[in-house]
Amino acid sequence: MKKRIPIFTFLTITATLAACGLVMPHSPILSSEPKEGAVLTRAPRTLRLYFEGLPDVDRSSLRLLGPNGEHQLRGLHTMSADDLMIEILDPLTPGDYTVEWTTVIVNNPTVYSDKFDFKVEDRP
Ligand SMILES: [Cu+2]
Repeated sequence: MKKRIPIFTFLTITATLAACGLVMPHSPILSSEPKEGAVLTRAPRTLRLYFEGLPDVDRSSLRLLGPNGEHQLRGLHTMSADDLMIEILDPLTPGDYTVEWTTVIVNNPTVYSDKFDFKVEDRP
């Protein structure tokens, strides 16, 4: 009998991990402008994120964090291409930037949230 306990424990842990993996929501983001990890010599004036479905703008938000703190953004909207788009008000100086996003895809109750980075370099 004693030999069965470790096997049972192992199976329980394996089953639990498998269940967690299935429950964890995957990220619906497909791409963005700027792209994740991009190194730009021309500072972007807008942010645009592409998703697997149409985002609900009223339940979505974007933040842009840079070397000087949080940037002011204006006019979150969708171009109805399964995207979110927003204007960057103040010019970006060289440095590392992080885009933090939250969205809800239409007909899907899940609130998705993630972030990605890009870099603005001095012009050569
Ligand atoms: Cu637009």
